[in-house]
Amino acid sequence: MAGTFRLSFGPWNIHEGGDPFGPTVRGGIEFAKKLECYKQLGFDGVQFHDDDAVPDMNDLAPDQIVAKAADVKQLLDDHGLAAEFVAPRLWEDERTIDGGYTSNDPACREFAKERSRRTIDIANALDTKLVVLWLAREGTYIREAKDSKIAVDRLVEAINDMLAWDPNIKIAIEPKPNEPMDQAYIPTTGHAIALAYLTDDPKRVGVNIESAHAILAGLDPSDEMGFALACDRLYTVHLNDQNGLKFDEDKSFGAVDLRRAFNQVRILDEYDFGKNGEFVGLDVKAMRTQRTDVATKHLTNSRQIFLNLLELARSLDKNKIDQLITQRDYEELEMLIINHLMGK
Ligand code: XUL
Ligand code: MN
Repeated sequence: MAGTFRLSFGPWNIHEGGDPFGPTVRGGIEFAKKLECYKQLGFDGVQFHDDDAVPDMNDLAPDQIVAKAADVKQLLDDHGLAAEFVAPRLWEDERTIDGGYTSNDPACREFAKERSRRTIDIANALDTKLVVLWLAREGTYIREAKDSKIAVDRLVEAINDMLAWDPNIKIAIEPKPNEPMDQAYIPTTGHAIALAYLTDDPKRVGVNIESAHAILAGLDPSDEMGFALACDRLYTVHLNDQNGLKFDEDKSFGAVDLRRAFNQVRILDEYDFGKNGEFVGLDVKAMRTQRTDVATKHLTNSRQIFLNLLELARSLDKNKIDQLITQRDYEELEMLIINHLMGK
């Protein structure tokens, strides 16, 4: 029987529209207010950065951080929501200017590790076992700034530190090839899973595949998902879309390339993604032009497109596809898929 999916997004997906070239254009909505709309929009899971849950956490002692996170857990319970993951925000503090785990300054590397332990404490207080690592500044603007071999050693060391801090957590690395850095050290799913195998507990290290990040690396997101599924390492996804090799656009899922989106839905469904409790996560941004009163449509639209594509994936004529594959008539197979997407 076909499975059902639980969907999630992060509070940063309801945002004020600021970009590197201009200020915010929509009023801020406080976190507790955002939680109120999750269920109405059709979502069950909340993705967190550590300081989405505990703002100003650097000014608090470990036990104060846990107490604040416990209050957020109560809020989640009140709304019937679950925390999907917590991610350390290691790209805003002045101690992470040169990267977190790969910084050239040992004191800054220690800050990044200590902050990650606090992230895990927050994850426990929110009752999730998943930590996402978007390795934002773990890379370089110029090649000579860091030693790429040592950088990987340091990433492994930092992940080992997290695995040892809590024997039950799992870590999903979110690869991205560039932005903010010129070159990131972990640009693709393959790099992330290779990194997993270098750690002390490879079975607890996997990936969060974001569609736009794969596209920025010139790769097909559904093939990246297939690779991770074959390695049993697809812990979560960030579905969205991307119009070519530009800045990371975080467009609504399927808004640029419906067929590419269809293939992502198809592979997730084919392999029962979600059967171990995984969420289908979105990482989408409302366009800056969107008025405040209609600034959650990117979420409902992405969800609806996901569900529509799911219906299409499930109604494909599988026998016909097998037949065309056997006959090696891929032109006809392509037409079958296009006709199906066009409702013909
Ligand atoms: C950045 C990105 C982040 C992560 C979470 O491109 O996708 O929002 O998903 O830290
Ligand atoms: Mn993301």
